[in-house]
Amino acid sequence: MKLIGTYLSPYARRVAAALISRGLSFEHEAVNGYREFELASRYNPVAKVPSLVLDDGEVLIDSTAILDYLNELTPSAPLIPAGSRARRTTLKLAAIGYGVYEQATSLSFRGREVPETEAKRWRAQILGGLGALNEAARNGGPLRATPLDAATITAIVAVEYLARTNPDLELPAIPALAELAAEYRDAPPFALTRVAA
Ligand SMILES: N[C@@H](CCC(=O)N[C@@H](CS)C(=O)NCC(=O)O)C(=O)O
Repeated sequence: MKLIGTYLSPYARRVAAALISRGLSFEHEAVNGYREFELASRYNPVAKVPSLVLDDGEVLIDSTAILDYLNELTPSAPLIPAGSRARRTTLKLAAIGYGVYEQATSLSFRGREVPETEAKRWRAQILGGLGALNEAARNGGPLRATPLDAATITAIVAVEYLARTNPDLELPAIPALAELAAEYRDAPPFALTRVAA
């Protein structure tokens, strides 16, 4: 398999972290979706990363769809649990982490250009997402499940992405989420995908 997408992209990074967490070997091509349109569009007609090229040449796009595929490959350690309730919870929390990526990107790229009301809304969305993830990261909460699932991977990547892209954003106390991220900081899925500042 070959993963297309720089780990500056939280979407690509969460896929790489999932691959590593499940011991799935892959090649990596660090294409930047914003700066390398031609390269990115070779794999995805809308020129976004990540894409995942399978060994038979099929190309998967979109991090959520790719995680769903990886989940099929690892039934004994699912990235998305099979039980209906647990599955819904994981997908919901992963969507919240994904929402943090989106609004952190908007705030960091366009926060100074847009009216303050818009930037304020993005900040509130980020804080809302972090608050929900923090609740879920408390002891015994769904983000504490092992092995790491798609939601926990997405959340840890969100914490680091936010800190890198919006270092001046004032955050509320999120002790459980911060502790979760600190606990996994040096674990291979995150240490091997961290981009030097
Ligand atoms: N829904 C996509 C979003 C991917 C995405 O937005 N990737 C960004 C990089 S962080 C990108 O390549 N953007 C290029 C562009 O929008 O022109 C996913 O989950 O993979």
